[in-house]
Amino acid sequence: MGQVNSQLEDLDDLDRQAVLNYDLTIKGVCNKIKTGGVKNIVVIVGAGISTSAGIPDFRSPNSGIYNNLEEYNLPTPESLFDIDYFNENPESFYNFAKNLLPGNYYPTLSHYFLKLLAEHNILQKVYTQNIDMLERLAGIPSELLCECHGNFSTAYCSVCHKPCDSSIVEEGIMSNTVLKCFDKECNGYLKPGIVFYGEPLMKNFQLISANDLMAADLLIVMGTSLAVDPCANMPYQVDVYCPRLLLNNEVVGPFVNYKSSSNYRDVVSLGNLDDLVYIFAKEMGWDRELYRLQRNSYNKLDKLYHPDRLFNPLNTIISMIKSFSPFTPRVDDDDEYSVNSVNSKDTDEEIDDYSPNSMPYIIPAFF
Ligand code: CNA
Repeated sequence: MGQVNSQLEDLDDLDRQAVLNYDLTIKGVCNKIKTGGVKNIVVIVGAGISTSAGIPDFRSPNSGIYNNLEEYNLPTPESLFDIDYFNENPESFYNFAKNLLPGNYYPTLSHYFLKLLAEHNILQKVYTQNIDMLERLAGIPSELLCECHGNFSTAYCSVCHKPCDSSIVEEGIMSNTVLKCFDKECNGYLKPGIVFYGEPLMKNFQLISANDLMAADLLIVMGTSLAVDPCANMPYQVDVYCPRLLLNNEVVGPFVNYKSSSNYRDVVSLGNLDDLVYIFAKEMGWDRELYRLQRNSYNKLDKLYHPDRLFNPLNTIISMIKSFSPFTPRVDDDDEYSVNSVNSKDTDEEIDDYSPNSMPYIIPAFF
């Protein structure tokens, strides 16, 4: 970081202007992409990109796990992912993790935005702190994804670390049965390959992330409070010429100084993430493509996890009644950028007809 600071001091006004031409808006960032100035975007994401799917984050007021500790029976929110706490009280994690198993939640528009960056060959890597695996479900290629805190695809004992079949742990989580280590001599419990506080990160994390951050010509931070290392530290490691864009409900990390007169590269856009990625996609001319990505993926996920939804006549009737009902909630006409979720059954024409002022009301695909 010291090196970055000294580089910063060496920058003259022309250097600073070259970064975003002092247009510190999403439009300014998009102009840089459109003119070919961005080819390697590194994105850091956190629990905020999954809240619209229904998975609570840590710190959002009211809905965050911080405010609902009784439900999970926790002394602190971090206890949920604390290895010492898990070894004493594995039930809380098993209870929470049940919701995160594949099929319970679908990726959000924000996840498909990441996939869109990959499709346009400008994604260097997504660093996710999430363990819900929705990035995978959205189709982000594994070589462009770093699940910093692990995932459910592996499993091991929390004490002796002997690996075990992840499907056994999944079944245990699903049936609310806390599983003990198969070794009778060991006092550990079986857990998925999620990195808990107190456990080491994946091998080579520092090396891999340092390389990506050095190559980054745009850093996007989405849906994280940047309170947890190693991601909290990553925005400080990009080059001084690298613009940094925050899409979030609140200002976090190094972005706190974005109003300073010396700021030349930090862009802060506050609001609901799915709205913000829509604004970004629209600015790039990719908004229909983004919706189609989501619709096509929801179609596949429905077939995989909820085939019953595909041919549910009741849902179709309810959907028709809702679309003609004068009591159906509509997106506020004044809110130019409000977006609704795409339905897996939307046709290309329906998606083409979407416009900021004529968003259809859609029954969420999950229910
Ligand atoms: P956090 O500390 O709860 O921060 C979330 C951030 O996202 C906050 O700044 C919120 O204001 C913001 N936010 C939430 N919803 C939205 C929204 N719809 N639009 C815009 N902004 C929004 O969570 P972090 O990810 O920063 O913390 C890292 C922890 C949380 C990691 O260890 C995760 O494993 C852990 N976690 C993960 C999940 C998951 O996998 N989905 C859920 C809960 C916690």
